[in-house]
Amino acid sequence: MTGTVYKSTGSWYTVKTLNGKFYECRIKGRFRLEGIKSTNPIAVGDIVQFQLETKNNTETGVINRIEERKNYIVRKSVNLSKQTHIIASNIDLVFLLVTIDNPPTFTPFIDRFLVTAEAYSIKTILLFNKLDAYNEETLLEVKYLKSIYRQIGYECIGISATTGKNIDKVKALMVGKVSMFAGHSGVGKSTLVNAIEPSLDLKTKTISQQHMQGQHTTTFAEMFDLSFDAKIIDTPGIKGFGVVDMEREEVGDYFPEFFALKQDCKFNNCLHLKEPKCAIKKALEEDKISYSRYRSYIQILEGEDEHYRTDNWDNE
Ligand SMILES: Nc1nc2c(ncn2[C@@H]2O[C@H](COP(=O)(O)OP(=O)(O)OP(=O)(O)O)[C@@H](O)[C@H]2O)c(=O)[nH]1
Ligand SMILES: [Mg+2]
Ligand SMILES: [Zn+2]
Repeated sequence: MTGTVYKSTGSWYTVKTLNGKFYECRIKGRFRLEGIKSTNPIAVGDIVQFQLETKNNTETGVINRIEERKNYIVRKSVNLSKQTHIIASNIDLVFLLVTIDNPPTFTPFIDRFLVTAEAYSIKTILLFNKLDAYNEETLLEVKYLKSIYRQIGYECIGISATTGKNIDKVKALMVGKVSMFAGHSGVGKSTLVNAIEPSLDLKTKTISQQHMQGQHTTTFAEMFDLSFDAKIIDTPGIKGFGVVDMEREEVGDYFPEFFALKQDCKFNNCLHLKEPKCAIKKALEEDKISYSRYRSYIQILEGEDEHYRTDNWDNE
């Protein structure tokens, strides 16, 4: 039988078949996977083949094959192990939720996320959430970030998952697609899923838990079928986002505004560091490229982890 993985909790996978039935499945033995080494062999969104087995009157499945992934989003842990974890696969659209505070989302995190999504050609839209909770100063910050990211081609929407502001816009973008909500823990991913589809009633952080840093409310990724021909994958908060291995020359290609200019650099292998006649450095001096983006680029090139951290990231 063929099915799609909707949920994975350790050794069991919830798989939905083409005719809409859910089975609890597991993997038996080892099986070969394409080139990536990850801590989880199977991820939400994977299309798998499985066989049914009946034990003690319960039917469960044994997965024996995984179809090639169209794409996937991985995170690399920022601790020493540098392990890779596939968050989800076969995604059409990612919404990255950003909050200015409670918790803060800093640009190095946004940029690392975007680079990874670009590397797999996954379209990303930025959602600035919790607009209802911001003062004038924080709203200005949202405006500033929106202008940076819009200018380089990313759609940005200011929303409030609690008041419902612009939720209709988000829904319209989701029709006919598999979307994923990503972002730090506490940015409101599950709250947004509930705002879009109240009947799901997902667990979100309660007021009394809000001071509890480092606590994840959602602990594993899960896909849901929505009532308007859309699928959504809610994910646990991610903290530092280590960019997956890529060649140094490749990094700039995933910064769209750098990529657009690089043919004007004197050297075609220009890394936009100290090379003469570099079009990117020139654009930076002329304020046509944002300094925060350039700084993120340098950090990724140098293999540094993000400089800014919050404490309420995941429990790696
Ligand atoms: N004021 C305000 N609070 C919000 C908004 N969206 C979410 N919250 C609150 O933010 C807290 C965290 O929301 P969750 O939906 O649990 O966050 P999450 O991103 O799913 O977090 P993890 O599951 O831990 O990754 C909750 O207390 C929500 O009520 C919003 O638009 N405005
Ligand atoms: Mg959640
Ligand atoms: Zn250059």
